[in-house]
Amino acid sequence: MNEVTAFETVQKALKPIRYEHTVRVTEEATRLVGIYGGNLEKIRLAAILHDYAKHRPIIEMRRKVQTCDKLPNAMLDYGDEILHSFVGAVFIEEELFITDETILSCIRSHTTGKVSMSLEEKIVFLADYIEPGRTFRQAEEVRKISDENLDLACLTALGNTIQYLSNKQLPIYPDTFAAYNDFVLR
Ligand code: DGI
Ligand code: FE
Ligand code: FE
Ligand code: FE
Repeated sequence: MNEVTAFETVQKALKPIRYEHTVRVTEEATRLVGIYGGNLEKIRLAAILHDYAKHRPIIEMRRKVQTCDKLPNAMLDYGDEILHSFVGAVFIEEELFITDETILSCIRSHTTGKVSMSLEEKIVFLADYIEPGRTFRQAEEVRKISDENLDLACLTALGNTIQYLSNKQLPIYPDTFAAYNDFVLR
């Protein structure tokens, strides 16, 4: 799939505000590739498609987890916000026929992170967190770090997310902790 088709596809799937976020994530990811390298074409396609499933009915995403062997049912116990990344990757494969694992894994890990993130996964994860529309203080802090140190920026974003979720006493998906620990130990 080329970029033009990908943008058209998500423009139809997303509300305007979410589409504008997607455009900014793609620009931010492009900026990060300029600093850190990585496969620009794949990273941009992953960024364009990363929130493809964001507005899918929760019931449909939960059903997909239950029926798809690739998606562990444990995913259902950590809040519905995490579903669009994991389920989105499956929908993108099935509906848009994208099979490239580099692209799919960036989409899959964009919300929670994961252990041993690739350069491409880190860039999409971080771009989603620091795109200019994220105006909270922590995003500003991570944006500064992102100019200098990709891993430290990811670690800081993950730590902030863990803090945010635990303050609200929300469940935290194990991959988020695994990603955090992985960056700490490196
Ligand atoms: O889809 P976006 O809004 O662009 O961003 P995102 O995919 O990073 O989703 C952010 C939301 O996901 C936010 O409400 C926090 C939530 N989230 C992130 N990691 C976890 C999580 N929620 C739970 N319950 N557990 C997590 O590990
Ligand atoms: Fe998302
Ligand atoms: Fe399952
Ligand atoms: Fe997003």
